[in-house]
Amino acid sequence: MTHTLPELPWAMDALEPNYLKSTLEFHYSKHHNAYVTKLNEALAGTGKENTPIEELLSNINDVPEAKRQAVINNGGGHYNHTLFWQCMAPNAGGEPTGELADAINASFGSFAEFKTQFTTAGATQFGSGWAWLESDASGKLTVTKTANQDNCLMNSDRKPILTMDVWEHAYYLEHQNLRPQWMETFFKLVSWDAVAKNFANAKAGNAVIDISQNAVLR
Ligand code: MN3
Repeated sequence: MTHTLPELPWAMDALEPNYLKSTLEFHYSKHHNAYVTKLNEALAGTGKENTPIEELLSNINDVPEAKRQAVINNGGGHYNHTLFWQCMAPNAGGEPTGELADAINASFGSFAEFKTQFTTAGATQFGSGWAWLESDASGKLTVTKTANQDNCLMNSDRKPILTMDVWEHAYYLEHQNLRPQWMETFFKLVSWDAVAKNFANAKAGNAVIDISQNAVLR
């Protein structure tokens, strides 16, 4: 099957007032949908049409060079947004517990220090991009930032377990140019249960998200 726009894991207005339905209508229905459409166009004729998205991005150099940048941009756009939706939930926020909390403390010293590093990554990403929490196979966590639709699958052995969109389209209707205000709001939306599942998958070597197999996010 070719790639399809996954259903959101909650109703379009379920994240209000922290994330507006009007923003999602553009962000999900227009932006994300366009990445899926353009990804399928880029993959047509490459023999990679049915490769699961995480496998596709993890082996990006296997994509023919003429199509590679389009797959990076649009495959990254599809993957990153899918992970982003999955990382948010109604009545979420707070702090992680259990193994994920232990790993954050071991890697950063404290949750507060992790949050500082994560929001600094988002604030210092010049122009469009993403802030990330990533895990290697041993459970060691790292904060990074990427430009455009790049992610760590394309250039490392780590897997992303939490991401925050800092493209202006992600927050401009609510927060205009106030990216720090958006990042503070984002922490009210983070589903640490979802991030903990992503962390378990990353450590086990499983795909963090496998949207080609199941179009409906958990
Ligand atoms: Mn976006």
